[in-house]
Amino acid sequence: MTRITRETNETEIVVEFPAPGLSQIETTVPFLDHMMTTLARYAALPLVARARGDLPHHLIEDVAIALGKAVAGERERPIERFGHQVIPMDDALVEAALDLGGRAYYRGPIPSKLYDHWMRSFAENAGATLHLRVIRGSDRHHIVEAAFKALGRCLGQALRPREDTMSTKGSVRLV
Ligand SMILES: [Mn+2]
Repeated sequence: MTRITRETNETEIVVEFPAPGLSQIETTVPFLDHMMTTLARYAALPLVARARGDLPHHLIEDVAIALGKAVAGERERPIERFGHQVIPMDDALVEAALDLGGRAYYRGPIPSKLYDHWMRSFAENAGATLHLRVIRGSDRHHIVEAAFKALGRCLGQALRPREDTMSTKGSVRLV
């Protein structure tokens, strides 16, 4: 499984899907830990995400970049490629549609500048098309958390191995 390490003047990040293995999420940003734990649990994938750095907004973006690259690395074998999920969380209702076919595109937004940017950075680095649609909701925490749950479920579906390649071209474009 792909292991991504990323070191800059601002942050040091390690992300991998250890299969089999245990999740280990320690990013020093409590809400980011909460969202990464949510994503891994709803994807049913063990996830390691360790990060240290200077500012929360650098850590949030750089974890998204590293996770995106780790997901891109998982596309080297045939996978189901697509995921779709609608998740309710109290007042919030969020729909996610994901394609890991190599076309980087993000359409949101979700009502948090930082975590909307997380979604864009993830999609760009994963070579993923990701549409998030907030159908309704008033609590921003619930909307953002429902979006991570929905993305997690989509990732679990899209990364499932299959025998043949899900493309009429016979291959998916790598980023
Ligand atoms: Mn929560």
